Amino acid sequence: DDGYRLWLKYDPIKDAGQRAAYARSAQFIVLNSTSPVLKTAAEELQTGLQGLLGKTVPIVANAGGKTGSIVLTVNPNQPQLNEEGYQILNRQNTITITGKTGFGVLYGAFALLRHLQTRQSIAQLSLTSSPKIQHRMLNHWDNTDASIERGYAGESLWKWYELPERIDPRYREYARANASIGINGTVVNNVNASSRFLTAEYLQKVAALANVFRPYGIKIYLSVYFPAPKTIGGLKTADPLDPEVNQWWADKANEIYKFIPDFGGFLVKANSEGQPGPQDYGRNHADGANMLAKALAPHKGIVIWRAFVYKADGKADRFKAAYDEFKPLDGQFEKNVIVQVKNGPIDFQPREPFSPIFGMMPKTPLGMEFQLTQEYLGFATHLVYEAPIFKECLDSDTYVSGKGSTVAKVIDGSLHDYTMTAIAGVANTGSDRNWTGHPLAQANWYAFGRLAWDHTLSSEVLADEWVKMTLTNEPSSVKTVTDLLLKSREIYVNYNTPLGLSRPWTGVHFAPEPWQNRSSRPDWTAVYYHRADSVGLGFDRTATGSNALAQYRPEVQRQWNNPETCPLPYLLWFHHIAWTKKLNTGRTLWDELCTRFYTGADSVGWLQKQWASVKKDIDPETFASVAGRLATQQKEAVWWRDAWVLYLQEFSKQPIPAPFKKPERTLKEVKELVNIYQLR
Ligand code: BDP
Repeated sequence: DDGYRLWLKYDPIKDAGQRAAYARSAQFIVLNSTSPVLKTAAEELQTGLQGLLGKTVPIVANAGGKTGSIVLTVNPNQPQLNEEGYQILNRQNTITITGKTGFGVLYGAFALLRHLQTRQSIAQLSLTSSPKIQHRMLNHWDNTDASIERGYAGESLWKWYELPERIDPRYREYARANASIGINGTVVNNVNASSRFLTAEYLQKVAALANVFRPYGIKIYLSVYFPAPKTIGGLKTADPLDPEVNQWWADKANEIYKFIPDFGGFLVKANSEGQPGPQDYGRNHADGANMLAKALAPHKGIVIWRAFVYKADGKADRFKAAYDEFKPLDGQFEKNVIVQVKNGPIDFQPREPFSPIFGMMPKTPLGMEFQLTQEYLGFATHLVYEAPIFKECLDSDTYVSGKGSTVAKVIDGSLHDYTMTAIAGVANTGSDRNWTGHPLAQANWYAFGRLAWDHTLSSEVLADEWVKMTLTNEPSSVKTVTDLLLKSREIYVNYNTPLGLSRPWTGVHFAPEPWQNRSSRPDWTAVYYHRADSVGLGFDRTATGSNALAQYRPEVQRQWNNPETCPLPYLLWFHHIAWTKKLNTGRTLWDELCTRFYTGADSVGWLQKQWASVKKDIDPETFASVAGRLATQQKEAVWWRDAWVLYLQEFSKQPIPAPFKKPERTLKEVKELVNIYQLR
C-alpha cells in the first residue's frame, strides 16, 4: 500500500456477518437529481460500498417501493441543519441522507461511509451534524515553480505548466479527500504571493482547478501580491486610497469572476516579513483589506487578511506585535473581511499559549490559522499528531465574556455573533505518492478537517477514526497506534522545546541551534527567545519584562503572571526562572529541563517499540516507512537533547542529574554537525 488512497481505502470488510448486515441496507442508492454535487455523493457511496462490501450497488432514480436502500434527498425545510449540515436516519431498513443543500448530502454520504469504515452499527442509525465554522480551508504555500514553502512532501500538487489543458487525475483525488472531512475552500498559492496568479494566463489555469473542485463543494481562493496594480497593472502606486488602484482591483475582480463564477476570494499577507502592503503608503491594514473587500463584494467574495505581522526593528517583544497592530482596528473592516490569526502569538511553535488577539476584536471576524505542515515539528521524519495542538488552543479560555469564553467560541462566531467564520490549515500535502511524506502525517490533515467541521471532537476520537479508516481495524493495534499518536506531541515537545522554550532554530527550522545569536534582526536569533544567562532561562513577559501578559484578560494574567502557579508547559514563555529554582515537580529548573530532554529522547525508543508491536496488522510498505522515519527521529531526538543540555550547561554550570548520563559528544561536536545543515 503506497498510501495514495489516504483514509478512503474502502478495503473489504473481513467479518462476513458484518458485511452482510451492512449489505442488507445498501442494495441500491436512490438519487433523483442531476446535480453534480449529488452525483458526486452517489458515486462516492457506490465506490465505497463496492470496496467495503465487494459488490456493485446500483444508483437508481427511485426505490420502486423496495427497502434496503440509501436515499439521497435535498430538503430545504430542515430547521435543525445549516446549509451544509446533514441528517442520516435508518427507518424500516431505508437509510435516508438529507441535506438542505447538495453539499449537506455530500458530507452525509462521507459520514455514512466513515460509519461503515469504522465498523459501527447502522441498525438504529440517527446522525445529525452541521459544521460549526463556515469557511474550512487549506492554505497551500505553493509557488509557480512547483516548490512549496515549508513543504516536506515533495513538490506542489498543481502542475501550472500543464494547466489548463491537462487535468492531473490527482486534483480530483485531492478534492475527494477534502470533501470527505468537510473542507470547503482552498487557497492554492503561497501567501508570499506571485502576481502571476492574477494574470489572465494563470486565471485560466486556476479556473481549470476550480472546475474539478466544484462538484466536491470546494471553492478556490488566491493569495494576492499587494502591489499587483504596479507589477501587472502598470500603475505607479498600489496605495489603497488611490481611486485608480481601487478601480484596478474592481476590474480585476470582475475578470476573475468571469473565469471562476464561484471564486472564494483573496488571502493577503501584507506588511509582514518584507511583503509590501498598505503601510508602505502610510495606510493601515483596514485600508488595504477594505479596498480589496469592496472589489470582491459585488461577487460575494471575501478577503482573508492575515494578522501575522511584526515590525522589522525587533525592539518591541514580537509576542505583542499582532495585537498592537490589529486591536485598534477592530470594527473598521468591511463586512466581507476576516482577519486570520495564527494560533499562537509567535509562529506555529510546538507549543504556544493562544494568541492574545482572540476575543479582543468582537467587531471583526477572526479566523484561525493552524499549520499542518511540520515546519517546526521535525519535517517529514518526526511523528507529531497535531490534533492536541489544535485542541489546546481551541479549548483555551480567553475569559473575554466570563469563564467559558474559549478560543473555539471566538472562532465559531458564537461569542461575538460574527457573521462570517473561518479556520485554515497550512497544508502538509505534496506530490509524494502518499501525499504527506510521513504516512502518519495524513492524520493531521484528517484531524484538521474534522475539527474544522466540529471543534468539540476529541483528539482521541479523531485518532481512532483515522487509524481504523487508514491502517487497521484490529482492536489491539488500533489502541496501540492511537495511543502513540496521542503521546507523540508531548514527546516531541519534551526533547525539542520543553517548559515553554521556543524557536531554537535557524532559517531552515530543522537543526537545533539554541546558540544562534547573529541575524539581520534580533527576533530572528534563537537567544532572543530563550534568554539564557548565568541566572536562569526564559522570557520575562510580566510587568518587569515586556509586559505582553497585559494583552490577556486579568483572569488569564492571574494564572500565568505568577511563576508559582503558571502551568509548567508555559513557564518559560512568561518568566525568566533561576536554574536553581524548585518547581512544583520537586525538581529544580535545571534538573527538570534535563529530565524532559532525556525522557523525551528516550520516549522515541518507546514509540519505536510500540510501532514494532503492530507490525502484523499494518501494511508492510507503510510499516517500513514509519519504522525508518522513527529511527531517524530517534537519532535526531538525541541530537536535540545533546544540543540543548550541552549549550544550557554553559550557563547553568551544573552536572547532568542522575540517572541520566552525560552526552557522549561535546558541544563543539554538536555544533559541527549542525553546521553541515547550513552548508551550501
Ligand atoms: C513562517 C514561515 C515563513 C512563512 C511565514 C508566514 O517560516 O516561511 O512565510 O511563517 O506565515 O512560519 O507568512
